[in-house]
Amino acid sequence: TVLSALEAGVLRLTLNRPDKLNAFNEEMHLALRAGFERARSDDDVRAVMLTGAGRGFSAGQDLGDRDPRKGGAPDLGRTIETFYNPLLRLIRSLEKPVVCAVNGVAAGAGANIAFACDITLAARSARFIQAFAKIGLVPDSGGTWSLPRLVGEARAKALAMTAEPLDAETAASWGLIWRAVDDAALMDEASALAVRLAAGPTRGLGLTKRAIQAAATHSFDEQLDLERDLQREAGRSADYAEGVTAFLDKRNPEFRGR
Ligand code: LHQ
Repeated sequence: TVLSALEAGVLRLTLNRPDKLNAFNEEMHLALRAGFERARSDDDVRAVMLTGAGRGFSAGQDLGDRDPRKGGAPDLGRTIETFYNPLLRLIRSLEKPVVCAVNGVAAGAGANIAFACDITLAARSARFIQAFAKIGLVPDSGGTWSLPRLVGEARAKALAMTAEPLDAETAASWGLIWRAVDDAALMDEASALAVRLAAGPTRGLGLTKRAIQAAATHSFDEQLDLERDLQREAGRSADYAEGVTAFLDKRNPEFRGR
């Protein structure tokens, strides 16, 4: 249910239930989580690229598994606690760049997983839908956190309460994603970006991710202190030494991710 391939330092994870627009069932959750766990523990992985097979990115939770006529009142909190929250925590806490290539519709949790990645590109034909409102639910997978931060409360509430589809171009102009690109160019562009990041100073990039995410809960003073601490750490990396040496020698650096 998830294709996994490591090439040029990029672990490419492809959601692979195309008949269901890559809706999440338990098996796909576990497979995707295993991919991100590998990204965390395998030093050969220096960036992740997440995308979907077929014409959709992900339609969110598989509602075929959720027929209310079959069985009693479900505890959705348990599903969130067991499957979605661990995945979102892995993505956000992974100190390596996560590129997301939204190849088609991203609905419900599918949209909010895309917004949780570090650099998200989308095909011009892709749409983002906070589908939760259509079935009486609350945006999950971090959506109630990321939407207001990325686009402000006014747009966040309208997106979440109307469940109107948002096209990729508008998503980019609102700051929900990095860029909308031509459908035919999406995979090449996202792959090239992931490969470039994977060849980068992985420690420095990981610490940068940590710092920017920490800003959400920090005062300016706390953030200055954090920058001091993280810069100290980055300054001890071999990649920093290589970066400065390469600059002084007027050549391109060869980062090793250490
Ligand atoms: C699907 C799905 C799907 C199963 C398309 N499930 N089959 C967390 C915790 C616990 C419970 C609940 O939820 C959550 C978080 C959430 O993610 S809630 C939000 C769940 N997702 C949705 O409500 C989206 C439902 N899907 C749609 O609204 C449409 O399919 C979209 C707008 C995504 C795409 O529309 P179309 O391009 O017109 O495609 P389609 O509707 O024809 O779908 C193609 C096939 O995929 C179709 O199957 P079929 O056998 O008829 O060809 C759909 O049934 C299936 N599919 N989404 N979530």
